[in-house]
Amino acid sequence: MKFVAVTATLVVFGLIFASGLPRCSTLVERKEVGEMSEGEWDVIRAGVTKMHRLGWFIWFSFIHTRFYGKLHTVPIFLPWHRRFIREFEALGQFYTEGFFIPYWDSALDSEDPLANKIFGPQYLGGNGGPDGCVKDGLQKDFRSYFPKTGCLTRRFNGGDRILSWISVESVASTLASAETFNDFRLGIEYGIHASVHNGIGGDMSTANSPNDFIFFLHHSYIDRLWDVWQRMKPENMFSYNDALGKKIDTNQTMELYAQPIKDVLEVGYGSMCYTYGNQNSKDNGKKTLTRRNDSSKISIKTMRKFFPLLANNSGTETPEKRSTEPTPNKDILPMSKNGETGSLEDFMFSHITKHSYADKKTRRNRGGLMPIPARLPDRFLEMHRYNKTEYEVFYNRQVELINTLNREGYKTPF
Ligand SMILES: [Cu+2]
Repeated sequence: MKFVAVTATLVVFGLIFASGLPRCSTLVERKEVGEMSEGEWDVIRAGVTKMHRLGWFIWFSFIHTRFYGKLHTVPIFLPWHRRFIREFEALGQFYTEGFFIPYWDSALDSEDPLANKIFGPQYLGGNGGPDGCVKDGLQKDFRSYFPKTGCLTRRFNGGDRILSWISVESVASTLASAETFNDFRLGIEYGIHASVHNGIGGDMSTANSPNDFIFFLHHSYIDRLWDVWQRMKPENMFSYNDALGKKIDTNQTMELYAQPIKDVLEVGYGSMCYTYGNQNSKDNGKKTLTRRNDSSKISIKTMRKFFPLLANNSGTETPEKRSTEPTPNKDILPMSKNGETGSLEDFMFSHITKHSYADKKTRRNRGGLMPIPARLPDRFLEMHRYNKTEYEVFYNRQVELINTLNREGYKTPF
């Protein structure tokens, strides 16, 4: 009797949530770099060092370069990189027990990216020297063998610093305005994704970027943002379309991998056996959230323009009818009643970042205006075959967002 009930439950869940793939029996949790213990860092260091010694970085750099042109500025960008970094992680787990790919929430330090501890000598190290070679951190003695033998390089875009890049607000705007999968993909790929590749420079700004382990931390964050978007509405999970809004058949296999796209769409199923803890977003950050005293407002016009999914319900429903409690597997967005900054903050703290305002205030100057993110140089756009007109439209919108927030007196909690 019990067996029948359990089987029936599994079948129902299978149909609803997994499109036929088995749910993973064990999940490895990918943690944010700021939340990891030193013990966990030791495991990551051991795994990465071993994989480097065995030559795996050559393989990952080669594959990424070999298929580069087919994997970027197109929808497959997200599923392919999900599959790619999962392979790296599975290898790491094979060699080192407890290994996982941390994610690096780079938007948190958008004003001064170098303020993040991962650039310290204890972690991933900083800029390359005059010869471009990285001289400290986990990878200081790493040799690269693809595309040529040499050292691992970084060349920060601001000389000895990294210029301001895409902010949490900008990421929030993409999440809270992307109606389709491809809108989301474009905003993330041209935004925080490209910002970080370009800002770090050296290997990271080329097709052989997987030579730098920071590539995997960065793509883990990009992947987490996709997972967040996928869980925002039930229809997002398996949504996959092109630039014209046309549905793409997810039975197609991905470059290199004899695996259909649909097999990697839902984290936690099939071979995507990891989690970002997004499933219980109720707990994410909220418990440590410290509210500002000066709860500044954003105009309804700005909410509707840049965060439409947070604003589009205002005035149409009674507040009692609206549930703001996230439920398992079906997160409902916190809706704004009157365009208050509070709802945007709730959204950012419950969906995008797990860090609280209180953690950051000691090292942030919150009095100033938000900086405009650095524009990608033409050189970068050309090398990566980005559509210049498309990028221009995207970038101008980010500039307009920041200018509007500054003009309305908005103060970032990050
Ligand atoms: Cu890539």
